[in-house]
Amino acid sequence: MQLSIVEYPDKRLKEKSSQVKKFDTDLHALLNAMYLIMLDSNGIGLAAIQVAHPKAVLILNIPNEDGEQTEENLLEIINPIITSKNGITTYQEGCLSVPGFYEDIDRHEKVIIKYQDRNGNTKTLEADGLLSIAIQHEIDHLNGILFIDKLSYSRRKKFEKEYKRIQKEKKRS
Ligand code: Y12
Ligand code: CO
Repeated sequence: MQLSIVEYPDKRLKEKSSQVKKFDTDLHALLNAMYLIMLDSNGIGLAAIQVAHPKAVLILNIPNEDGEQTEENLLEIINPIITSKNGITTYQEGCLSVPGFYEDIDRHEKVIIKYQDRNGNTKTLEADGLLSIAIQHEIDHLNGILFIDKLSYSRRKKFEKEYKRIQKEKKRS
């Protein structure tokens, strides 16, 4: 399966993802292809909507203490629901669908989620630190929300200007 990353301002990123009902070989092929494109793009998290598949599917591969991304740390999360959240933390976020732009975003410090794995088994995950932030960023994608949608009016205006400049530079090179 050949995938490509959908980039802002593509309207497809605003779509709400639908629940996965079939845990079949098509789903496994999507997850495998998402992992390859995420690694190839130097990402640590990716939602299926970012590769034009509006399904409630996301993957995360947070680097370990040595900064290495190993497949054993790969998380495949399907149909997630946040069941508990607490605290506030701020982190400078980036997104493969908004290349070249990073901004401080407030998130919950800790979350507990319920989700299904690639075989449909129900799981619970308690997350804090970068994992918690990444989970919330990716679950937002499933609801058609980008991290830039969380910026204040003036920061958003600044972003639009800067992003246009980044896009122009990209076209020139
Ligand atoms: C904390 C905050 C947000 C997340 C969501 C996952 N985000 C990413 O994986 C972002 C990756 C990314 C990679 C980029 O490429 C390189 O660094 C080579 C990038 O830069 C450009 O596209 C120019 C931007 C974002 C997880 C945890
Ligand atoms: Co993103």
